[in-house]
Amino acid sequence: MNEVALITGASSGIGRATARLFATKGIRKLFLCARRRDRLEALAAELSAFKELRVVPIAFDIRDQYAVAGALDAIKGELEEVDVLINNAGLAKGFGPIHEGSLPDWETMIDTNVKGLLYITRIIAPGMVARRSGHIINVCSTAGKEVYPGGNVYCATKFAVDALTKALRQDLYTYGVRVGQIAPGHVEETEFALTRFDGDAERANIYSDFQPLKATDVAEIIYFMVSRPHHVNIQDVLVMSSQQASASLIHRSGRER
Ligand code: 8X3
Repeated sequence: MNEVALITGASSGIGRATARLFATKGIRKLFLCARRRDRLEALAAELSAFKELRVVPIAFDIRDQYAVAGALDAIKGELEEVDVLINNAGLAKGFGPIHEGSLPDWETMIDTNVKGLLYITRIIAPGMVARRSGHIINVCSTAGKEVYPGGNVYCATKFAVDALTKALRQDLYTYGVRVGQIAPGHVEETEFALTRFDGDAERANIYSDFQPLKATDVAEIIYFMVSRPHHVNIQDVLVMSSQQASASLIHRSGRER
């Protein structure tokens, strides 16, 4: 994998697992983007064990278009060589019915999951189009395929990601740019539940009675998608743990397997 990748939301969960896996697969350069500089630098230090790999940590808040531009404009030339863009940054905040929803939570989800993805794609896609080569993977969710009670705005943002994946594909396929997405169900080894429940560890304890996917499972599928030969575009992967059959169907029979 002698390529250059940019991963958003790289400081934890699926983003970090993907960065680690790409490093083991011989990626040449990794632009790692997230809000928390200390976490990014810790990951960069860990990945410095891979001598042929150059890691560029870039800290900014993806919700702020001026912060995004400010952070990325300075390295515009370098970003033109990005072969693989992993639009992973995303979060859920809140789990209440629509009539009790928090406007700040809604803004955070829409700004991160939809607008943030667009800001980054708008910066990276032109270089891919110019080179007639590149691959964009959006990290969607089963929440982008079916809604569930209390999921309302989070689901809406992931439905938007699902639509944008299809739209990007239609806009970019004649330029040799591949576009696909992965839509995972419940995934542990991430901060998803803790963020959704605002740091309440008790409410966030939703994985103890079944085995969800792991962040590394999702990373492996992402790697599979980006390592196919150029004539293969995997457009959409819906993946859940063996004990999950839909948003609401979870077989909570223990984690023994
Ligand atoms: C994570 C899956 O079902 O909690 O995106 O929305 S779910």
